[in-house]
This record gives sequence, structure tokens and C-alpha cells, in this order.
Amino acid sequence: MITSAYARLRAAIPLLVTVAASMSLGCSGAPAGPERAANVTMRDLAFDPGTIELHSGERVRLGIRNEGALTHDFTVEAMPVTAKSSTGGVSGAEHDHQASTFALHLALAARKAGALGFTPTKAGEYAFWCTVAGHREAGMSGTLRVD
Ligand SMILES: [Cu+2]
Repeated sequence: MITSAYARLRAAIPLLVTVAASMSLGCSGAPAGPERAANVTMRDLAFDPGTIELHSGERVRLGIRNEGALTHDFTVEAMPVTAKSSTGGVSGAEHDHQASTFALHLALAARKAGALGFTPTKAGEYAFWCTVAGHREAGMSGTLRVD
């Protein structure tokens, strides 16, 4: 028993060293700077939370989860941002409109999750909403507050 426990501990040491090394790298040398993590949940028909606080010049990874039974999207029509990226969204025939005209846009089918990466570059309050017909009018909107 003692021998096998010791063997397992020995086996775990290289992994622990690797984790510790990657954590220290992440703290000191990441060229993109710190990244804020934020999350928003889409429901039928609301965003939770309704207000998201961000900082100008600080990159954010906004995790977006659709817990509704309908397709929803997270959209900001006009907002100064750089370094945009997105993962997990639906596209093409499933979600056919002019997504490229929006500053930020991610559509998700029911029960799907994705993320938007971006850096806000100007303080202010920016409305976000769901562009599916009738959803914004039903209350599916919120505010990005950038300071
Ligand atoms: Cu919606």
C-alpha cells in the first residue's frame, strides 16, 4: 500500500511542475496582457445579468450561454472594440443576416454556449440585445458599461 501510494505521488510530480510552470508564465509574460472573464446567460426572453461592467483597454472573454428553448443572439450594434474573436456561434443558413455590420454578434442555438473575445477601447454605455424578431421588444436587452 505504502509503496503504491509513493509511486502515485512520484508519478504526479512532473505534472505538478508543469502546471506550476505554466501558471507562472501566464502571470508574467502573456503579450496580450490580462484578460477579464465575464459571463452572460440568455434565456427566453432576457439576459442575465442585464448589466456587464468592463474596462477600457482591458481584453475580455465574454462567455455566452443560451439556456433558452429558442435561438438567441448577443449583439452590440455600435461600440469601439479591437481584437475581436468568437467561438461557438451558429452561422450561414441557420442564422442568415448581416452579422458583419454589428460591432459584436454571437448567435447560439438553444442550449449552446460560445464566447466573444474583444477589447473595448472607449468608455461609455453600450446597449446589447437579441436581434431575433420581437425579442428586444419583449425585454431581451441590457447594457455594457465600460469605464
Ligand atoms: Cu432572442
